[in-house]
Amino acid sequence: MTTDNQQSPVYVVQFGEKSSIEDTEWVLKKLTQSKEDGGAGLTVTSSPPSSGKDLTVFVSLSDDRIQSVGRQLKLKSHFDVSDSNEEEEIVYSSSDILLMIRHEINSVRASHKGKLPSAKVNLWQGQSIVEKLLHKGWIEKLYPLHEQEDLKRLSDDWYGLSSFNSLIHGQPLDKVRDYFGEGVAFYFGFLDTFTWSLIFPSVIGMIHGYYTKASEPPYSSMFTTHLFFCLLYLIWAFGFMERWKRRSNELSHQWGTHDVNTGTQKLPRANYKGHLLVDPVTAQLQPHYPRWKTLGKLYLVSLPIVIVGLLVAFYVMMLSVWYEADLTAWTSTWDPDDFFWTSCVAPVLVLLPSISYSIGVYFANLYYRQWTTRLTEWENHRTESQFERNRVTKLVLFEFVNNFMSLFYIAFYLQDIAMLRSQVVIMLFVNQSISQLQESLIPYLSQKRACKNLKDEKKAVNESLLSMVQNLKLPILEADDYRVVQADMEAMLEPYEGMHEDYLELYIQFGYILLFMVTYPMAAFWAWVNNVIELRVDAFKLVRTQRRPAVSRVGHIGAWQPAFNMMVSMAVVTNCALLYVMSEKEATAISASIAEDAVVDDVDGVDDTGVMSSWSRAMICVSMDHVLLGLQSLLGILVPSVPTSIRNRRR
Ligand SMILES: [Ca+2]
Repeated sequence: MTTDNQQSPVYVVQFGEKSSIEDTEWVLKKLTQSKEDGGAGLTVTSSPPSSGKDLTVFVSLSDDRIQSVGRQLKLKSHFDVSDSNEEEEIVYSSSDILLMIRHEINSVRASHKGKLPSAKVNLWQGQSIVEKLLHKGWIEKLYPLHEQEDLKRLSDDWYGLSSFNSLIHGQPLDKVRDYFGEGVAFYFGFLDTFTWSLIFPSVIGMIHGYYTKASEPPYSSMFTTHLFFCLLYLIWAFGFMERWKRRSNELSHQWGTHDVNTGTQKLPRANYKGHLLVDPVTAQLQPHYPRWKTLGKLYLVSLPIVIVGLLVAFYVMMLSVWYEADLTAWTSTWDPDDFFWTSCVAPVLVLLPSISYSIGVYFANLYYRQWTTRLTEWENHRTESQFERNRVTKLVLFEFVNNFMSLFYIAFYLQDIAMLRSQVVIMLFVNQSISQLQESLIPYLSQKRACKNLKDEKKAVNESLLSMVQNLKLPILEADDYRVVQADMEAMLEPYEGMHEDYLELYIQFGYILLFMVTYPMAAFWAWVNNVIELRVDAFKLVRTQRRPAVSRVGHIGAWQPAFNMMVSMAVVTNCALLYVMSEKEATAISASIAEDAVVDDVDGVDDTGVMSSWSRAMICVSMDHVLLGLQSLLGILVPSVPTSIRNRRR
């Protein structure tokens, strides 16, 4: 039972200055009215109505409503409930209750086409009113309030000193899930699994690096050595994807979310617009929008825009490569006796285009991400998973061109392996260091500044807001109530932007490690170092520097799973092709050195160097590529995606 002293899950709704009092009153009435009267049946308390025209209210659910909404949304899997009596009260986690509150807030939809009382906002039939006002900026902020006691307990285990236990026991995923919801917990589960699985390629990479170093200048072929290590890396990548598939299913069963994306829970998104029709399955009023219109927008407008964006990105990438080539040519004409200019200035100058390109890519990404969200929103997809899939596809395409096309150009057009290696190193490090800075230091400083700006000045009472709140009979909290204080603080923090940035960061890193692994085996080790820090930085970011995220209930990492799988398939092709390119270069170098030796020693050029013919090397690379791709799909079929222990429990 929750008493008033105990912190309980609550949503903060802050009406901005644009919202007129009559509209605010109308929305609040809708939220508090009982279900029978067409409202959401929520409990609303108000903070003292003071500062200017802003009004902050706290929305929660009564214990009875928690039980009924929980049953309606089927928030507990049948294993949890099957042993207990149907009538018995189920204890829900904080994230479950927040999900229910948000669901009920969003369930306030316009019953017909119309306007708000002030007649300034048009509503579609079936549109979520709160979402619309949020979009218009009339509701300035909508977020769940942090519960400091729970948060303290969680953060100690998560990134505090005792979090080093998690080096052995793994991340406290269940606690993360109970507080932040499955969306966040799945990300940390994935990052955790990925980080620890990187140890294998790191060790192999060090051994590989040692062998590669040992054989310069090339007198014998390294082809078979590279081939062997390449096989190990790719088989590791397959293993990692299979391992994650199983872990993901374990987690979704544990949290009862394995059927979220299928069957009964396929509810329309809050921002989904359409005419209200009675759903034949649930017999409830739900918005409908013709699918062909969405597809038309997707293929006739979004796709051309994305393609133009990709072409521009590709052109800018080529510019950076051309400038680099020009600079290299120019600096090579400098007087070689001038030590300072040729050894100190020239190497830095040559790197300038790629460094500025990396930084440029980083900022271009920031804008592109906001833009994809808007475009996908406009396409009006019905379910959250359709929306996510389309958004992630746009993001991944763009990131791919931005981050990897230049490397493809260097690897397969210029065929300059040394340049490829240095480019991978620069891009990997620039990416990781900028994002670490951006994720930890900058939010931390802005949070410090926000807390400083928080002065407890007495604000004048806004009489008209006060009378409106009293009119609605909403309880008004004291100014020193923990909810009021906490909301004042959190209003200063950055809003939570979703897990996509974090997945994208991992995705790009995954590409740098995997696509050109055979040329830069140490990438895995540096990624491991980065990710051990990343686990804590991301946790810190969520706990301290951002508003609490809205709970998203998911059964897997969504569109990212196929995206990562695609990257692995791509890596098979690039690594096999690179093997061949490298071996060709090497064969040329070896035959040159043999020819030199032959001139000096005047000995017959007996081919004891183990250099295979170009034809057989090509055949080996091509067949390895085919066998590995076959193996990847075979593993996908053969390895059971649900671990046996869970299958037994389900029976
Ligand atoms: Ca991150």
